[in-house]
Amino acid sequence: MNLSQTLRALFVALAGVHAAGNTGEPLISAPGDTAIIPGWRLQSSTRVSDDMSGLSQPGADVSSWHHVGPRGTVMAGLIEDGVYNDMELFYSENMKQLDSETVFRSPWLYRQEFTLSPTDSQHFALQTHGITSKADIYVNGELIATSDEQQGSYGGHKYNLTNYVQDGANCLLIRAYPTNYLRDFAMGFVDWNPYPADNGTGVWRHVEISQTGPVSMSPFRVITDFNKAGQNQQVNVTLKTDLVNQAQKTVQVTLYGTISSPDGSQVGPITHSLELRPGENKTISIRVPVENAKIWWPARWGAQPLYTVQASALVHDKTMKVSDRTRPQQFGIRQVSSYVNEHNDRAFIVNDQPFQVLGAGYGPDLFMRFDETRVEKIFQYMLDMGMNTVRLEGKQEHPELYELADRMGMMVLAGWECCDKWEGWEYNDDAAGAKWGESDYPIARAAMLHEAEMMQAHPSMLGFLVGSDYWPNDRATEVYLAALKEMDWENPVIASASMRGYPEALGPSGMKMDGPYDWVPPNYWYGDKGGAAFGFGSELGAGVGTPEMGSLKKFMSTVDLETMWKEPAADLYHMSRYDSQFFDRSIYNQGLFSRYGKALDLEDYVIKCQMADYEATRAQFEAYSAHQNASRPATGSIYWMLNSAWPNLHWQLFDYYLSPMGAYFGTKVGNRLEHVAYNYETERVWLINHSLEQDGDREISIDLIDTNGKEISGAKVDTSTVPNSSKEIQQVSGINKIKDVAFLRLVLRDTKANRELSRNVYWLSPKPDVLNWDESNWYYTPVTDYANYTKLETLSPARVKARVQPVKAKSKDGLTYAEVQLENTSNVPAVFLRLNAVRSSDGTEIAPVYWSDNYVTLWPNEKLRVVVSFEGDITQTVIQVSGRNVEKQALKGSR
Ligand SMILES: *[C@@H]1O[C@H](CO)[C@@H](O)[C@H](O)[C@H]1NC(C)=O
Ligand SMILES: *[C@@H]1O[C@H](CO)[C@@H](O)[C@H](O)[C@H]1NC(C)=O
Ligand SMILES: *[C@@H]1O[C@H](CO)[C@@H](O)[C@H](O)[C@H]1NC(C)=O
Ligand SMILES: *[C@@H]1O[C@H](CO)[C@@H](O)[C@H](O)[C@H]1NC(C)=O
Ligand SMILES: *[C@@H]1O[C@H](CO)[C@@H](O)[C@H](O)[C@H]1NC(C)=O
Ligand SMILES: *[C@@H]1O[C@H](CO)[C@@H](O)[C@H](O)[C@H]1NC(C)=O
Ligand SMILES: *[C@@H]1O[C@H](CO)[C@@H](O)[C@H](O)[C@H]1NC(C)=O
Ligand SMILES: CC(=O)N[C@H]1CO[C@H](CO)[C@@H](O)[C@@H]1O
Ligand SMILES: CC(=O)N[C@H]1CO[C@H](CO)[C@@H](O)[C@@H]1O
Repeated sequence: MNLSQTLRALFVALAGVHAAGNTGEPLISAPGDTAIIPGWRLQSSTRVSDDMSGLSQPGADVSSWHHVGPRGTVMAGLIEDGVYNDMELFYSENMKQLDSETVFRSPWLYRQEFTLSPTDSQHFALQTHGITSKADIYVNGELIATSDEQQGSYGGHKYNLTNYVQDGANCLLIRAYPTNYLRDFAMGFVDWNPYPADNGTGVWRHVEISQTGPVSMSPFRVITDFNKAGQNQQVNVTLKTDLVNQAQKTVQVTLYGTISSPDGSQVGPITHSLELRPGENKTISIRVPVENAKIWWPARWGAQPLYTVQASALVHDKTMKVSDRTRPQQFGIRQVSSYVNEHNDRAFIVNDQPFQVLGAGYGPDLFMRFDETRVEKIFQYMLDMGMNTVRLEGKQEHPELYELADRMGMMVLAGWECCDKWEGWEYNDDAAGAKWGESDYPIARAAMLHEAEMMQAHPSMLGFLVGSDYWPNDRATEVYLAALKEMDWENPVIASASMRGYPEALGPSGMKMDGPYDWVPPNYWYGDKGGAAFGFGSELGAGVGTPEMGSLKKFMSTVDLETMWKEPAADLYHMSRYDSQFFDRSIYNQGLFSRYGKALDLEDYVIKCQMADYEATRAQFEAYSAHQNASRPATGSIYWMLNSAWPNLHWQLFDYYLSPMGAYFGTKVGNRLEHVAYNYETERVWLINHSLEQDGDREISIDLIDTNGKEISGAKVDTSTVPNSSKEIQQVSGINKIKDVAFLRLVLRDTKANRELSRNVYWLSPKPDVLNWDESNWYYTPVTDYANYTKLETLSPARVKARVQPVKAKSKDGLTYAEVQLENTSNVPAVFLRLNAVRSSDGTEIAPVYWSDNYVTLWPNEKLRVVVSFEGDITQTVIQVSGRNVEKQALKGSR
């Protein structure tokens, strides 16, 4: 064997991931091994002695402690161990009972024993990734880190364990201190929901133990010089890693590794040799030219080819010995940049194309539990709704989230959170976070270094916002920027998500945070103030997201439900937190009742909510899409919010149980790749194109009918347009002839392929909503006169014939596909048809469920096919059909 073959053989033999051992097996045993602490015993410090040294010796009696998994907050652990039941806590106002629990005001202990067999020349380290709010760490009776250093939810540190580990049983004990969002660098919820009883305290991220020889290496940072797609693309990939020689003597080191291409072939090998003096550390940089590079694209624009790099550091002794190795790390080749345009608005570019952000704000689980398959479903929903970006506001989650985003083509806009310690600036009077002192800067630095290292190589990263409502002061900005630079952060860094101010070093953010967060009518989005469709809205929406009945009954008691529709201004525990502006639905309900009529009963309330929510999200995304290349372009919109941390009544596009609803399908229509939309302000029709490559001639049909199905106006337009742009087509005629309510149907067809690309129905009132822009505040714009949709309460009933038929799946996603054929057999429109899939055994909702379209309105005589896909069996499924003026029916699936 030559050197390269020897290296390869060594590499292959050691590449396997080490499984965490138990019962006497060493947790790790070879250099290059890393293991996650596989689980913990959890106990309140109030229930045990305060002899931490004794408790952190192997053999201490912890038989009465809770058993929990490898990562989780205190509440997550107590739920996992059966002390609490989350669905019980989430029901009605049950969770309030925990507010008086004093046990959450004292530290909690996480303890685990594991076996090691250290030998001379082997080095051991403990890696944390953040413990909320801060912690003391003991190993085998010794305090190895104090809460002065181990601080913050994102404080990741590596501690030298070499002198503390012993042959046989070892013990790790973590004392996690309680969390106050205003005092600590934690993960708060501001006004999103009631706070978890423990404020997220605990070992919410993994803790790892690693073993190396004399030389250790850091994860790779990956830099590519790709900036423009071309033929036979050649790209230089630069890999950087930090090596440390922990030995007392000089060592010869060879770095050996490979990059595997998306097609499985190998690029490389990577080799690099150097010498390290005793105690020396060095950052090495290896340039790897990649021929025919496969370019990574956001989901709508192309594929997500991913490369994987892995390497080992080998030391030359008598033989070559592995001293350390990296985990396989994904990266993608793509280019992301951003700038502030001539209107002072932030705009993004991905792979040389203007990238209009159509996104939403992510809510983690209330107890910070992370379920990768759940997040995958959430991202799948986002893609299904035509969204391309998820915003994480100070909830950076775990590496798996970024790997998912890479694989799925979802862009990620990460950043720090608002309204608490993170924004404790002298010039921030809006929030009560404790002002920063001398000791806070090192904590911020550690957090930034750690998160940057975790996110750096991921092609899904669109940018990092070092502030949210407020920008960091100059000193903190310098700390953040230095840490990002150290981690070779090449993606945009943005001062904040608002325009309140900025540090000199970063300049204006170009992002507006001017509301709304509460209900505004659809024409709001076509205005020229506040959150209307121009520039970049970093968090905004009409405050909608009412769950459907099946979900409401899971978390609201009969009394709660009555209160919700009978007392329009009542405080509701499942809205925002009690001290928030959004604790009741008064603004929403006033708009709802004025426009759609007072709720007659719960069912009536819920369908009215669904119609209003659908209208609201559709208009927001349509307006932003229509204005993508306007004279002041709408460069992006982040809907506030995507999902909720617990069962909630607003600020979401699907509910906690992953059931979609009106707000979901309004978004899905508004974001269509090619679409025709109605501008409520100008009464004109817009043609929208988000595509970069679909082609052909297009035809638009515009039809307006009254509630009796009688035609008011009709038009057909042939057109063509250019990619990633939108244009006005023409005025809808007959709007002035509307008596009570009319329906407008817009259809876009590809004439060559004879295919419908978009079909979409609006309900319109002769009376527009009138906004009082001058009275706008940070969360809404009042309305002085409302549109009138009360005629919808007294529509003539329509009859709809519906059939369900299984279809052979074209995709390999393993889902069951079925087609629902709808046919209106009456001479009036069938309005707002809701399709719902339930299990025939117990009537429970199937979720997630993907409908090609839903909440559709049919013209008299019109037939429509809708496709549904889900995990399950069509013969065990019932499709429920109901609508504004259509009687409920249930269709049994058959083969
Ligand atoms: C959680 O944090 C809030 C401040 O945001 C504080 O008022 C409250 O007391 C904290 N709860 C616990 C259990 O420490
Ligand atoms: C890669 O880097 C080398 C050395 O700097 C340079 O000569 C070459 O032009 C680069 N290739 C590309 C495609 O940028
Ligand atoms: C860890 O501690 C050991 C023993 O004191 C020392 O030899 C080694 O250099 C240290 N490692 C690092 C990375 O500081
Ligand atoms: C690397 O060396 C520098 C300068 O000697 C030192 O400040 C730094 O702490 C070292 N880093 C590590 C990881 O040992
Ligand atoms: C946007 O692009 C379309 C297609 O090129 C064009 O017709 C329209 O005028 C553009 N809008 C503006 C405001 O330039
Ligand atoms: C969208 O742009 C593509 C790419 O040029 C074009 O082929 C297609 O016809 C456009 N679609 C519409 C609705 O204009
Ligand atoms: C709303 O429209 C209905 C008819 O559809 C009418 O009876 C009612 O008076 C209108 N309400 C207002 C406030 O204009
Ligand atoms: C594919 C394509 O035509 N993309 C265009 C999108 O718009 C920008 C400028 O507005 C063009 O430069 C791109 O060519
Ligand atoms: C199939 C069917 O019954 N279609 C009916 C749809 O509605 C129109 C208008 O009333 C009828 O003429 C069609 O017969």
